[in-house]
Amino acid sequence: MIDLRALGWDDDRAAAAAAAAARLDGAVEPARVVVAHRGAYEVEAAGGRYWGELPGATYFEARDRRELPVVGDWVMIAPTEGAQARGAAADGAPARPEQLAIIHEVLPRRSCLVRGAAGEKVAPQPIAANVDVAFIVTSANLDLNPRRLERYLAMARGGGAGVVIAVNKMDLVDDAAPVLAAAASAAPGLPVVALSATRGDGVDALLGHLGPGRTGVLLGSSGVGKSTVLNALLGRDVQEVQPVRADDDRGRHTTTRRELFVLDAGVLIDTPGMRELKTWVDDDDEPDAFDDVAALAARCRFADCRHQQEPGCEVRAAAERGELAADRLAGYRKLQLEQAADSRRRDEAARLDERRRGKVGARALRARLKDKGRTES
Ligand SMILES: Nc1nc2c(ncn2[C@@H]2O[C@H](COP(=O)(O)OP(=O)(O)OP(=O)(O)O)[C@@H](O)[C@H]2O)c(=O)[nH]1
Ligand SMILES: [Mg+2]
Ligand SMILES: [Zn+2]
Repeated sequence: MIDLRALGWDDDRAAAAAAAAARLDGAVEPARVVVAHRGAYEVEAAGGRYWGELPGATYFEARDRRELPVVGDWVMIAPTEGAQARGAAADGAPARPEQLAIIHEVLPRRSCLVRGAAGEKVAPQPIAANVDVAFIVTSANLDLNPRRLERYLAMARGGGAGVVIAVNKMDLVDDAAPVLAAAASAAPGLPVVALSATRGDGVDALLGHLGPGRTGVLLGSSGVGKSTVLNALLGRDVQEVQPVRADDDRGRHTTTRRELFVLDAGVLIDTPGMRELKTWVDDDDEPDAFDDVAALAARCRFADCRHQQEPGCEVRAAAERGELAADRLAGYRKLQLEQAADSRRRDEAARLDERRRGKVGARALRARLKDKGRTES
């Protein structure tokens, strides 16, 4: 038997599960989503690992991907008749599931990291749920890209997770101070951990942000060493890692799926490096990555100040005094504009969708009336 507490189970979740079990009358048990494939899920329950499937057409009918299970979710499953979960293999590696369970419900999430789907479509794509802390991993030997960092930050904070900046590959730089300062300036007030995953330096500091029952997620570009960090924290080489490209130090997109691993103390989700990270907000809220700008904005004369031309704008004033770096303000503005544009496109898409459904509804109604006419004649 697996102790669900090692997977992050606690009394509040147990209460939510009991309520769900009462609603679903009976033979369901809790499990955590370890890998989400398209429409099929690997879930870990007390008895071991199952293939979890959604009933009927649930997967195809979902209008918003957030309605579907995502890695990190707690779900209520009903093992199919005669199904037995498989325990861990002798070497401790998690077993591939053989048995099937139906996923009946997703328990309420404490946090959910969401990005905008890649490509033209404006749609939310959940990345991971029930994450306590997001480790945004960057690489010390590449020019740190504060703009990219801000995007990851906005996603993690917007989704309700804490954030730690992990600057990996510190063994490749002679002078640590400027690298760490650059990271700190892109994430004011947040903890920055210096790491060398290959040497094991700083790994304890990362573990300090996890701990029993807590769930972390590794985020960051391909090749920064996320899977190497995971292996170091796990103390075993479970995740494949690959050298970065010699010409430009970029990664090779080695990890291709999001997967949850259980450590001695805590749980950690490894993710593939994202090629493009669009942020997602449900309304055109301010970007979530800019506490410094938010503090200034609170003192603008107008509560709805966009910090463009408005009089009495403290954000612009601070930038003019040199207290707010110009590139940081530019990064803030870019995200703000992007989110406002997304929000407009989303409204437009929702309007079209309404119209389309209206038409389909009218067509169905006409067909029914025609049928009626036939039967009556
Ligand atoms: N010098 C040095 N190399 C490292 C360190 N951490 C990771 N690497 C190397 O960086 C390369 C990429 O590491 P991965 O762990 O595969 O990177 P990743 O972030 O998981 O990449 P994706 O799965 O593609 O997103 C490998 O060759 C690692 O050995 C480190 O601390 N120092
Ligand atoms: Mg990887
Ligand atoms: Zn302002």
